[in-house]
Amino acid sequence: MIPESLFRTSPVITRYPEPVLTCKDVPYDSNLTFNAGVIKENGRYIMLFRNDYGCTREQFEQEGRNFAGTNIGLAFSDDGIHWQVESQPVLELRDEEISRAYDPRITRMDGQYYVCFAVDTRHGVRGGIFSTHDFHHFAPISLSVPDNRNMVLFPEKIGGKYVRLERPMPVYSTGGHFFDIWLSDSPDLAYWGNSRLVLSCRDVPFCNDKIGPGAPPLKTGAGWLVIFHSVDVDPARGKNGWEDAWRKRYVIGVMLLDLEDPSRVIGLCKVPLMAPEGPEEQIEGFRSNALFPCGMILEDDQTVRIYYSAGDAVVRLATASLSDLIALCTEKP
Ligand code: BMA
Repeated sequence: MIPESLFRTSPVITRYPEPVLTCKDVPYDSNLTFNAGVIKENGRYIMLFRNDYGCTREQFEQEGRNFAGTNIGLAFSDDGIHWQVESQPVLELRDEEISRAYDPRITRMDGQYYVCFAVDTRHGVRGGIFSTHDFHHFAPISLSVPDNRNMVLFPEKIGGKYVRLERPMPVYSTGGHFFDIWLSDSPDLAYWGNSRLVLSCRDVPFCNDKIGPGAPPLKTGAGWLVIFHSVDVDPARGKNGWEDAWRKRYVIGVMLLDLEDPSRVIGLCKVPLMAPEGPEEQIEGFRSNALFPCGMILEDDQTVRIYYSAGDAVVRLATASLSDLIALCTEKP
């Protein structure tokens, strides 16, 4: 068993007290707004968020109904806290093969935006990379083989190659657990290979299930700063959120990767950066006890903003100073 005392939020973190986005902010059908990619450009914040719609908690719990679908919403903000959501969703992928795209992570590179999505298909979950110039039109660039998701693109080429972190799910060989963070590179964003293991969940003392990349890495003088989610399962956990049984807890971890060879972990924080705290994160939400980061921004004053979801239901914001985050990453896996 992992000692419960490990599951504390680091004192370097300050939480904004309220969610920054909930379904009440959305002018179209919306029940859960979460897993948001966020970037800042010319002083304005841009967010793509996952919107699950067409099912209330009562309908889910009492009528056994499920969500009608998932689409992607777009929101803008001047302060990164108060968001204006566009009048319509900007993307919904659904055809005979694909049932939905979700969990957007945004990277800006070479004057273009790239968004990584998890894409549920009839043949498994695939990691998709799309380009967009306006957040309304999305052009597919690549779609991985199943099962892979939680892709994040580095914001520049490294050693002449595009680089991504990703999280394959080798169910057949690992029995549905122990999913690790990997890295692949590409000459053109379409063809990916040279895949290497970055961090194994077995090297994360607060994990007994799986880890996955959180937000696109931030370049710092000390290395690439990477946040990730980490899951521990406890069979004793029962109903927790809307679902009858939800035995997982998602926390947020942090590490540093080598600037030239980002497959090399040069510093890991061996305790969680953030763990669910208080009723809003531990009890409320669709799947409570789940923190899931998809956006990270470095401000001019060297404050890092972390956009994370709580309970697969709302988007929340936490901040920390860059130097404090780097100082946490002291250990080797
Ligand atoms: C992951 C993904 C995320 C979700 C998280 C917590 O496996 O499905 O979209 O936010 O679980 O439920």
